[in-house]
Amino acid sequence: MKLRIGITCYPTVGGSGVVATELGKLLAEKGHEIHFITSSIPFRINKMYHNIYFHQVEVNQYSVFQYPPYDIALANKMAEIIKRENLDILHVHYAIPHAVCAILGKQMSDRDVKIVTTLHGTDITVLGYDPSLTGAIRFGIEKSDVVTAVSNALVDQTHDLIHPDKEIKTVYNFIDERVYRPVDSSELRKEYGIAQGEKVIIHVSNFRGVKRVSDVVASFNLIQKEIPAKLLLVGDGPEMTVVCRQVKELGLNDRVLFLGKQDNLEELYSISDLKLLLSEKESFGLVALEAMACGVPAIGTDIGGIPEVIEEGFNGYICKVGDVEEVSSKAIGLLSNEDLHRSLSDNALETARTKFHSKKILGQYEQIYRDLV
Ligand code: GMT
Repeated sequence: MKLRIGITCYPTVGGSGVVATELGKLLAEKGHEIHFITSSIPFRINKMYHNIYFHQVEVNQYSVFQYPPYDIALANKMAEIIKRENLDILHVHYAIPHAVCAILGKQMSDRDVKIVTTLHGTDITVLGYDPSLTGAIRFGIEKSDVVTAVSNALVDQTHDLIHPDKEIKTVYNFIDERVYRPVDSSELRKEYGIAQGEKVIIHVSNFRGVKRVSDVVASFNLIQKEIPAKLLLVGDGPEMTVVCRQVKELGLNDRVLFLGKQDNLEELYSISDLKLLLSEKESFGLVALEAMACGVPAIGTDIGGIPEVIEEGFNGYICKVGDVEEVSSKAIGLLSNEDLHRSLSDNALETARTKFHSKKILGQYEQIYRDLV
């Protein structure tokens, strides 16, 4: 049965925008009609799909209002699209503002559209501590028809922090394995000046404080004392200046490559031996899954959903937040043992292709939609 599905996300925020967009694309490929209701075109829609539509939320600035009324404009646009396109489902990513806007939009439309809300983390693990917002988050969750979260850890955290009277189902994230796969990009090693025998460690993030990129650099500093290695830092964000200074102070300028924001990450992962994700908050860690799908084992921290993606000793290692000695000793052990590395790399690929396979996750979302309509 073909469904008409509206999707709202922050199109450019990061993992949540990526997952929402990829889900829309896969649903469209299965024949559903997809209506993105967002403030700009989701950034990964890079080809024409005849059954994907984009409805832009226009937010005007009026001198009488101190803040542009995004939430109201979004709810208004949702109501318009629910009615005009006769939506069956409105799937929103983030409890606030998007679930709350969806509830208002549904009331305004006077149609029985079903609301599915997916929690990605920031709305709970950051905003959930703000008493001025918890009531609205709880309302958004309780009034949604179905609520999902991207890891078991996030389900538990949401219950602990927000106490909603609502079941929350775990539906893991996924990646498009047609894109994230081992590719032959070995010429990049030469272009980046990576010598034969040098190991490549990669970190990808938006360089927010929670990503603890300084721990990545500190761990790398210890690793490169034992093993010839280069660190690829991919992305940009608020902590970049601090990280640049740290790299200079440690005398690592010729070993750390700042690549900025990049597309085609599969090419960078395919020349990498190890991924580091040392965040202090991370409800899932989509970038770890992206790396694993390219055959790169990962070392992550023991927080949030990371241990559900990276399994200690199987496809990578888990360390305590801030323990750069533990990270470096596990990294050195892995990078200096070829057989061990090959086995973790194979297991990383297997994890991406089984536990988190896009078909499996897509099926779970489709089941949720079908049960509702
Ligand atoms: O981590 C970020 O800075 C971006 C954030 C977002 O809202 O896009 O990512 C969250 O959602 C991703 C997709 O579900 C998860 O992979 C990230 O772990 C999660 N980030 C945090 O929980 C801090």
